[in-house]
This record gives sequence, structure tokens and C-alpha cells, in this order.
Amino acid sequence: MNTEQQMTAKAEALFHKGPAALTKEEVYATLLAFTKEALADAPKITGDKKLYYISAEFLIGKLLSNNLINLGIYNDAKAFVEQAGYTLPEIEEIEAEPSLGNGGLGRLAACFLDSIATLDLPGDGVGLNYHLGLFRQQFENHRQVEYPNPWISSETWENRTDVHFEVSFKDFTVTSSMYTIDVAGYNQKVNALNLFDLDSVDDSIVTDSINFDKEEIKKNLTLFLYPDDGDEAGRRLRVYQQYFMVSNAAQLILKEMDDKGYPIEELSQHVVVQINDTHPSMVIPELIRLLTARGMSFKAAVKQVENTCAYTNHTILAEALEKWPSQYLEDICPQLMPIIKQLDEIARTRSSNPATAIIDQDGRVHMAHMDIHFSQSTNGVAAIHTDILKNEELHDFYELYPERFNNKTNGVTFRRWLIACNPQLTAFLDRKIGDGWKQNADLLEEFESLKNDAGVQAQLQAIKQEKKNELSTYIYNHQNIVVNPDSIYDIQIKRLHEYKRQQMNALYIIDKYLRIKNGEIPARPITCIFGAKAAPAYLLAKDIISLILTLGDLIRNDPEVSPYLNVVMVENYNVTLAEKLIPAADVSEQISLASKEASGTSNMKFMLNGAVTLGTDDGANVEIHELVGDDNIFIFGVDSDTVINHYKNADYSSRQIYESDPVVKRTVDFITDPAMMAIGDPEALTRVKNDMINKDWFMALLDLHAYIDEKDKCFAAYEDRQAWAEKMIVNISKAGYFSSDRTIAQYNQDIWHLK
Ligand code: KOT
Repeated sequence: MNTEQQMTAKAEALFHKGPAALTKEEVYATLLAFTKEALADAPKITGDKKLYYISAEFLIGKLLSNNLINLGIYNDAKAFVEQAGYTLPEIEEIEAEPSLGNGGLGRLAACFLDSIATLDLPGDGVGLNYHLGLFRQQFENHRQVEYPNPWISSETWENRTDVHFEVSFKDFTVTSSMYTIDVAGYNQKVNALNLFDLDSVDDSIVTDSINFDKEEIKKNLTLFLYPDDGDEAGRRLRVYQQYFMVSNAAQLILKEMDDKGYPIEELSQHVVVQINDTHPSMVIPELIRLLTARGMSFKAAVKQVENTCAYTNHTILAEALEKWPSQYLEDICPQLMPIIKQLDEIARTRSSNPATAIIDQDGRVHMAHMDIHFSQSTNGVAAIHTDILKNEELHDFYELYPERFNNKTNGVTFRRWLIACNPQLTAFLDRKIGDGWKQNADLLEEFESLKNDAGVQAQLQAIKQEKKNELSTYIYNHQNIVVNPDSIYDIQIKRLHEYKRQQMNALYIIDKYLRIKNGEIPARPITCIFGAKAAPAYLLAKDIISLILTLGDLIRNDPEVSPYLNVVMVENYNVTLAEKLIPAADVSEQISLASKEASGTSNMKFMLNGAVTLGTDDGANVEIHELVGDDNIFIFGVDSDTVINHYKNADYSSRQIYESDPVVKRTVDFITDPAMMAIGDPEALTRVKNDMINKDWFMALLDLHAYIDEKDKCFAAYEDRQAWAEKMIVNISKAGYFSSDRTIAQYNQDIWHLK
């Protein structure tokens, strides 16, 4: 029996009918059961040394297509589904997306698991089994409203294992349960994603929206991906989550050492722990605690743990660097405090500089400081980010441990971000350059030699058009908004944050609107598409969403402007939506304030799918710029040194720009124009405008002119259809560097040393 026939047989066994009679749900259930068995039968990746990638987030997205691809049975499944009278995308719709992450950091962890398995490296993810994940976003009256986002189904329940650990908090002890999701590499071998949970967690304590009693730890511990840290109870719950996560991780590591018969004295020979930003940092004292409890000396335990751990930093934003009051730890996991105090003493013997202490004079525990002192490696996630860590943010640590600092420029898995989301482009590349690029992404470079081939250009443009048509249909069906498929699709998708500067994009739109009103008609219609969730407690971010939704409404209802300009914010932006948006993009908006975006990863996904970047020289944009050259990217804005100096000198005044520059003034003023206030939320609009004039912490007004000019230049360049196709081809052919297979090979070479 071939695989398609086996799938048909599976359906017969489950539902006692032939393919033609199956419902969509039955087809989905058949494929799910089939892949589950194939995953269970697939060989596990083993080795003498194993990686544990601990992360509070794994934004894995839907799993069906990815598993079909990595198991090598995608085409069989497609044939089976079509025999039943459906398409694979229709079947995929049934699967709920697990939203176990916020954005880049969580999605990176998921790409990494895919590449770790693909490179045949033994490495499992360890995290939490949040029941309701990140909230589901809905738009009501031009505002974001949050709802729970359940994803766990009866099938997920089958992931439950018989692994349980006791985790002791100060006032009570809980017993965890481990759930395992198989992670298949593009070689039919598997690793695991181990997610810990607590049986007593009770989804029914969620009252309205996403509110719940934050003090009821046994009922709320794994309910949501770390909820609001806007209040004290939310922050304490986050510490509970973190300790629960790392205590389980540490116990799992030692259990697997025992199972394999390795003595704990050899921990660092057999285990490497990658700490994904500071959320899992307490794994360091927890491992030391467990080793000493088993009789190891404190000194030996510290040495083992220091040799086992490695830390990745994902941001330089001060407010994101975790510093927990020691009182929280005393109240929640007091067993760690004597250990952290001893680590602080050791750190102080290594450096007398108070800036590198673990516990500061106010009694706060600096998680990143503990990580850097007590791990082998500290890495940033793009070249410029690592340079800023070395020269600015972590300079004192760099002087202390220069050999520990290293860069690992992020990457993305091409299995999901090209093969699965853009089968048309995948097939085209296979025809033009062969399919070796699927194993070795550098081979995409061969595509560049075809950049002047008119036939290749035309076919590539036809594929882009098809993806744009698909997106337009999707948006119409889900949000009832008509998007002109002949317009330029300009897309900004990422968490809503002031430093990412969605508000600057909105100001461009206002400027464009006013110019169209003034008779300046664009050569071609433009559709500005946004996707973004704002943290529930981040008022200004929610206000910026409000501004964008209001602008969209205003423009669509203005017959003078709507033929030329459209603004769409997709609701509930998530991985599944990204898979539809990215292949359809003409222009990729990467406009963070220089120095602030550690890397970005959507920038890589966009270029891989033939979009051209409009961005600042920030994060991985810098490396994209170097690879594609000036002719194939649109770069604007002040550079990171200028920004850093403005902060040092505290000499930036947005009000000065607002008052002296009439274009800036009329654009900012329009936010509270009576036409806007009549549609949107007047308070939200007023707050955004006042913030821009009086604060503008991320300097949107400073770069606004340069942004408007470069964006207009970019749209004008689109009109030379041949030259634009060349840019698309160069971008695709240079994207190979951003495969997470390359990133993971470098982690393994420099840090992990597996196999
Ligand atoms: C969130 C909270 C605390 C510390 C860091 C974060 C964080 C950083 N969350 N996401 N990031 C992003 O990580 C991506 C993967 O490295 C980067 O590409 C992106 O620039 C970060 O903003």
C-alpha cells in the first residue's frame, strides 16, 4: 500500500466509509491520527550529550502541515484530501492554533526546535502548557478587546505522559504533569517539546474578558501565557510560573541523567541548557540546589552548572530586563534565596563593580546578571545587537568575560516559512534551480543568475499576484473588507510596541491621505496592512491600534481617497495569519528605531517570499542590507549611534520638531481632526497625539521625513516592474543565510558541542 492508500485505510478503520463520503472534520481526524502514529514510529534522536532549550514561549503554530512536510508525506496527504473533495488549506482551518508565545522570541524557539531536529541534534524544548495561551484579539468600536484563546482538545490530551514532579513553593507543594509534543525534523526523526502543567488548573475561574483571581495559584498557574505584569499580583504569578517551569526542567534533566546511568558529576558533559532570555534564569540556582541536595559540594555544583548553561539575550529595552524583588522570591521559592545570595557573593569576588552584582542595593535580583556570571555563553541575536550588548548595555560584563560573548544571528525555518506557506514559489524554485536548497539553503543563491530572465520575472510576479489574490479573498471573507489585488501590499506585522513604530507608519498614511485630498494621486493604489496585538496593560499600544482602525474606517468611507489608499488591520494576528500575509507582501515594513529591535525575524520571512524591505539599519535589517546591497532594499533614518547619543544626552525634543516642521505638525494634528474624533475613540486619539508631541520616546517624529521620502521612493520603484522583479529575485536568493538551520549549526559549533 502506498501512503495515500494507507490514509484511505485509516479513514475506513475510523469512520467506516470511503474518502468521498468523509466530512472535513473526518479528513482532519484521519490525518491527525496518521501523523500521530508516524511520529510515534519515527526514530528518536539520541546522543551522548543533549540540549534542553528552556523557554517560557514556544509559538509553534498549527502542526498538521508542518508534520506532513517533515515526515515527507505532504503530497500523499494532499492527494488523499483531494480525493475526499477538499483542499489542504480547508482541512488546516479546523486545527486550532496553540498560541503559546507573544511574538519573535517564542516563534524563534519554535523555528529552532524544527532545525535542531532537522540537523539530527538531540535537543528537547521545555516550557509550560498554557491552557488559554495569549489572548484572542477582537476589534470592537475601534478598540482591541481581549478574550481567552483555548486550544487544548481531546487530541492534545493524548500528549499527556506519566512524568510528574513535585514542585515546592513556600506555602504548598504541587505535582506537575508533563505533556509531550513530537517535533519532527526534515529527516523523519524526532525530538520532543515537553510542556509542564498542573492538574488543578481550572479554566472556569476566568470571569469576563481575560480576568481571573491572580491569588489562586493552584487554579491559575498555567492558565495564560504570562499575564499582565501591570500589577503586583500579576508579577508574582509570573515568578510562580517561572519557578514551576525551571524546577520541572531541572528535575527532568536529572531524571534523564539517572535513566541513562550518567553520574551527576558529569552533568556538563551530557547536558547543555540554553536559557531563552531571562524567564528561565532560575534554572541556575534550582539546578545547584538539586545537585547539592544529592550530596555534591556547593563549589562543584556551581562549576557544573556554570559549564552547562548558556544564555541568549533578546532585547536591550530596560523595562524588559527582569529584576525581581528578593521579597518575591522569599515569598514564593525561598529555597533559592540562600543560593542566589552565595552566587551574588561569588560574583562580587569576580568583580568589585556594583553594576555587575546579582542583588542590587535595593534588594532586587538581576536575572540577566546571574545568567552572565554563571553560564558559558551570552549571545545576542543579530550582529548589531551583539555589538550594542558588548559596547553599551552589557559592557561591564563584556570586560569581565570577553570570551563568553558571541553573536548568533537569528534564522527561520524554511519548512514553514516557504515550503508550507508558499507551495507555488516552492515549486517554481524547484523547477528553476532544483530542490537542493531544501537541504542546503545557501543554494538559493543560484536563483540570482536568473534575475534578468524576463520569463522568470513574469512567473515570479504571477505567483506573487496569486498570493495577493488569496489574501484579498481571505480578508474579505473574514473581515468584510475589499482589498484591491492590483494595489501595492505594504505590510507591517509584529507586536504593537512604540519602538517598532507602527505610529510612524500611521503618520505616513495620514500624510498620504492629505496629499491625495490635495490632488496628488499615487501612480498605483496602496494597501497598508497591519497585524498586531497589544499587551492588555499597555495603554498607549492599544491607543495606537485604535488610531490605525480609525484611519482605516475614515479612508474607506472617503470616496475621494479610497480608490487609492486602504488601511487594513487584520484581527487576531497570529502564526496562521502570518503564513497568509507574508507570501502576499510587496513591501516589508521593518521601521524600528535604530538600536531597539534586537533582530526581527519577519524581515527574513518576507525577503524569502520575495518582498522588498523598507526599514532602518537596525537588528537583522543591517545584515539583510549587506547581503542584498543598496539597490535591493530601502533604508532610511538616523543610525543607532545617533539614537544612543540622544538618549545619553537627553537632548531629543519631539515638540521642537512638531513646532518647527509644518508637515509633521499637520500630520500629527490630524490624529484629532474632527473627522477622526467623530469615528474613533476621542480619548485614545488624544493620548496618542499628546504622547507624540510631548514624549515620543522612540523618536517617530525624528525619522518621519526620511520615512515618507524613502517610502515614496520605494512605491515609485515598484512601477518599474522589471527592476522590481530583479529586487525580488535578489532578496529570495540571498535569504539562505537566514535559515535557522545555519543559526542552529552555529549554536552547536560554538556553544552546544552536541555530536
Ligand atoms: C520579551 C520580554 C523580555 C525579554 C525579551 C522579550 C522579547 C524579545 N520578546 N521577543 N523578543 C524578540 O525576540 C526576537 C527573537 O530573537 C527578536 O527577533 C526581536 O527583535 C525581539 O524583540
